[in-house]
Amino acid sequence: MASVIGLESSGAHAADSKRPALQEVGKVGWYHERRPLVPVDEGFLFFGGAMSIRAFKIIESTLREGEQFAPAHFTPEQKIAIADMLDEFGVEYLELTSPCASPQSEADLRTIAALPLRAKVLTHVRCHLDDARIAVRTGADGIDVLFGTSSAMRTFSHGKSVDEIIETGTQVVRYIQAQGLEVRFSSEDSFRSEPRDLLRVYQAIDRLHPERVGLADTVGIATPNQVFELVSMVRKAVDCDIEFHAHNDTGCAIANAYAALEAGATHIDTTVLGIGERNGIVPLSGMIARLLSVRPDLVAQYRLEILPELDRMVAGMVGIQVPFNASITSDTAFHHKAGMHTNAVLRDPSSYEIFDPARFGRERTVMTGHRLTGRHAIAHRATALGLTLSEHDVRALTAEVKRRADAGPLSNDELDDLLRGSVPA
Ligand code: HCA
Ligand code: CU
Repeated sequence: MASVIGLESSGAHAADSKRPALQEVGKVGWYHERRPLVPVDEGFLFFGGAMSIRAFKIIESTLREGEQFAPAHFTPEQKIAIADMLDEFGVEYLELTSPCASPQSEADLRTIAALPLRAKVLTHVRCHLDDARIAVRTGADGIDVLFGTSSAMRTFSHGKSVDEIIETGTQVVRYIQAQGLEVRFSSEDSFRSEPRDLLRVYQAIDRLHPERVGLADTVGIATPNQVFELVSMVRKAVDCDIEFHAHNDTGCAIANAYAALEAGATHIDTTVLGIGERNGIVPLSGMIARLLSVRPDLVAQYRLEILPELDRMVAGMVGIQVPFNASITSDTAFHHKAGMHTNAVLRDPSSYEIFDPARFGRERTVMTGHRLTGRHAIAHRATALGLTLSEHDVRALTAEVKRRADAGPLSNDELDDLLRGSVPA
């Protein structure tokens, strides 16, 4: 990577001393987090339904959906470390793999359910009495049950009619309630199910007063508008809370989860880095970024500064890098490179950053020794080195850096040597 120079977050003094010093973390320019990004009545931004989203809860499924990620295999110690860190971050729920999956899965569930966590521990089982009986004995606070309602499932998988789904669902939900546990009933592949069937099932289950019903875009096929419509329909049909589970096959997982919240969903499933079946589900950091940018009040209770370490830890456990395009936590999420960007960022970072990196315990990086660099970045670096350069010198040096960097980015030392060498001793 090209030389990366000038690590600064807000709070440090930026490029040029004639410009106003940056102020408190999170309080600069667009970083104001306690009010909307722009006053709504001035709004050149359309806030849509963002203002209507109410408090929501995170069902963090790294220890269930995340285990379904191809390279994932968490040891008991790793599961505890993940649970602890997610709890520290502040998620409201942890969802763990079914105790019916394997003996160790059951043992790990019991261990984590017995930890002194603030988060409630859920496990996830088929909507079947046999599974529910095992799940309620593990010490979990609640059980998430899942039934396939699509015609494909009804034809090719369990072969049950809608009436039979309602009958079994009722039996299982009642059983879990009788054990004094929280219960959620979810329909797998909701977006390839007949809305009429779905509503019948949800309404029948809602009459039992479960904590939640869930919609799952199991194959990641839904668009945000479809999610908004279906969740709105369910919102009108049931009294209980609504959970939404979005897969990312078409890159819409975060947008879909956000649309679900706008339509009245109350619980969103996430995993660290979005790991899960195939290419996964809603990444926790990305979901937080989405909400932080429009409704910071909704995520104020979470310890956002933990996200980089959380993503790094889980990436290490499953043997991947934090993806370059991960919101907030990617290596380059706060790097600025092109001259036009660095110029503006050095004056006011919020010109090209919607979040203050310091909010996440991170620092901004102004990249300087490459051919897209600009004179402001060069001048900034020279100032940092204690060099006084004329405007003419800066222009000449910028041209020289660009010329040299055409062959490849300069290292920090190469750039600094070049700058120092330009000033007579
Ligand atoms: C699966 C199940 C599930 C369940 C979601 C839920 C899905 O792995 O196929 O219980 O809400 O995506 O449908 O993860
Ligand atoms: Cu899933």
